[in-house]
Amino acid sequence: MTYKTILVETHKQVGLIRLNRPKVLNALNDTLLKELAGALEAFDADDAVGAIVITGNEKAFAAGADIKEMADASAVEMHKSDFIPSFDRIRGIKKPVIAAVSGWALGGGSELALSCDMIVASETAKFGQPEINIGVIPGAGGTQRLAKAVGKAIAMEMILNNRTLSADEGQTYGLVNRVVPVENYLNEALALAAEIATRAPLAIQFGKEAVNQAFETSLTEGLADERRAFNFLFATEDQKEGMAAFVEKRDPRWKGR
Ligand code: DAK
Repeated sequence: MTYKTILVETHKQVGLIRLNRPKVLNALNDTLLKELAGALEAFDADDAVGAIVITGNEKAFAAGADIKEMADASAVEMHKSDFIPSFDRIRGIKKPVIAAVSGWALGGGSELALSCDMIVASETAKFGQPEINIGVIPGAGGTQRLAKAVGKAIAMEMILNNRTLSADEGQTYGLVNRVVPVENYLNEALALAAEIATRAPLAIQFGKEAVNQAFETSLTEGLADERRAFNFLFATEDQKEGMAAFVEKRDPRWKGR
């Protein structure tokens, strides 16, 4: 498959997608988001891939939606655009997705990072929702996911007054998993993804789903869903193998069944 706006590679069990519109700091347009969603779905369907990394370049993860392309759009055109359906497809990916962020992650770029399961940031990463500067608000999940990730106080400042967070602040506030020097951020994200990719695939997918449920539902329903998923895993070969391997003091061999 050839793409116009992304580059796709595999590193053993890890799928890597690079956003590739460097002249506009990887500004997100419909084409890029559709290609990104398609590449993620292809990795999700590939049994040889256990985890996925999305990255940009050192200067920008993504500086938001392409302002030049949407400046003259009508409300109906925005409603009909593929922008949000692509975000919904990204949200539906079952395998773990890690954002490797360096430089700008602004607007839709920050929202894309927030849609991933974990964020590995370079020391130069900057997260922000500057939509207020152009007369709008975040529209791809920023008001909701950011408030849940960093809390109301910081989210309000970011959304109402364009406060940007450094990588270290992002880590302090729970947005970022790890902060690493710029020359290592991608390798660190790939290494984290590679480690996760060696683990029991079905348990990884149910674990991701269960944690995401915590942001969607009541505690009682979330606990019930977690218990059902836990019990279901006892129907898998991997649970039998994992527990047998523990008892026999050997490494497990996962089958994803
Ligand atoms: N869109 C288009 N082009 C962009 C861009 C963007 N978001 N960000 C940067 N560029 C372009 C610049 O125009 C410039 O192009 P040329 O002028 O050279 O042709 C090139 O990238 C380099 O940018 P700068 O020269 O500005 O670079 P600097 O280092 O000086 O500044 C910056 C970097 C990131 C601070 C600055 O570029 C900047 O402020 N960019 C805009 C950031 C921003 O406001 N992002 C939020 C966009 S709004 C939707 C839901 C949600 C959304 C859309 C739809 N639906 C429900 C349908 C999302 C909206 C957003 O994300």
